Amino acid sequence: MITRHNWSRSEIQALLVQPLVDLLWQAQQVHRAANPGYHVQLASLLSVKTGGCEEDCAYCPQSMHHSADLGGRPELEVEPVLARARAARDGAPFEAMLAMVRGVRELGLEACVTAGMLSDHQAQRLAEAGLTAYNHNLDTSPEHYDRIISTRTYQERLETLGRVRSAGITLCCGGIIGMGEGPADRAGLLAVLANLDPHPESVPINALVAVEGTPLEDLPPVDPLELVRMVATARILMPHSRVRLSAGRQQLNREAQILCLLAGADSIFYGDTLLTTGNPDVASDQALLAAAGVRVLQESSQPACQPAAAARG
Ligand code: DTB
Repeated sequence: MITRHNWSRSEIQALLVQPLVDLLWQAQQVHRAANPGYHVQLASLLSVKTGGCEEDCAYCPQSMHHSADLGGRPELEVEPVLARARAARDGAPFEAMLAMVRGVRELGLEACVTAGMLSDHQAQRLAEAGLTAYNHNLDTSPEHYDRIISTRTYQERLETLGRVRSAGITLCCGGIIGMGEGPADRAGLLAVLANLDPHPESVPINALVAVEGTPLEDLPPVDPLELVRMVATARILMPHSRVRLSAGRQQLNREAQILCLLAGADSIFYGDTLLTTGNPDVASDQALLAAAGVRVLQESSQPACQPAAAARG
């Protein structure tokens, strides 16, 4: 299977909008060749710093620019709080994050963090702490981006991705559909992702969860088949990347989720909550995977992703 990095946007848009049956067939052939066992990785998210974020991403309930800002802290166990306090005393919140990464890695799990922009030095320190992957999404097309975020440019996001890559950390980079974008924007996002060389090792595809108090609260839910199309096209473009069926699964019925798995999704977030919103419970996900007949990926070492830490295990 040839891995390309020279996809044109029109080529991608043609893939994306072709008859669904043809798109699925093509995606399945790529998926079956690249992942013959239909192994699905389970990743768990933990929000270790919730709310109060300076960025103004229109979809996000954690932005201090929106009334939805969830500034409150969940109740935590004593020891983790003390561990974080010690780390904060000894340095800064960034040091605390490094300590968490080290701790997750010591448990034999892979660790992924999402914490916004990074400097070269920060990327280097995260690499030294053993970070497996860094999640930093492009969210949407370069053209639609300005309607969603004003506090950071697309270019700044690309630069952070470059820093993460240079530090030797794998990339988790994807986007969100259902934010008022059109097919050309979806193709535009996928074109940027698919023309990164190497491709991001992990590509989360999210459907907007329209949270009250965010600027996007009134947007209608995305048609599940649009998510299936996005997953299938990502799979065709990036055969060897993990395509992660991310936010919005609670709004999908079992059959739509199985279509996403067929279309090439090979990772899901597992556990009752994502960062601030709900996720299908563990029992229903076990039933889902069993009904689909896919196997859970058993890795010797797995990742655990505002900053969010994800333990994949
Ligand atoms: C990603 O693309 N999706 C995950 C992960 N990266 C960190 C987060 C989804 C969050 C959904 C909204 C919430 O729960 O706050």
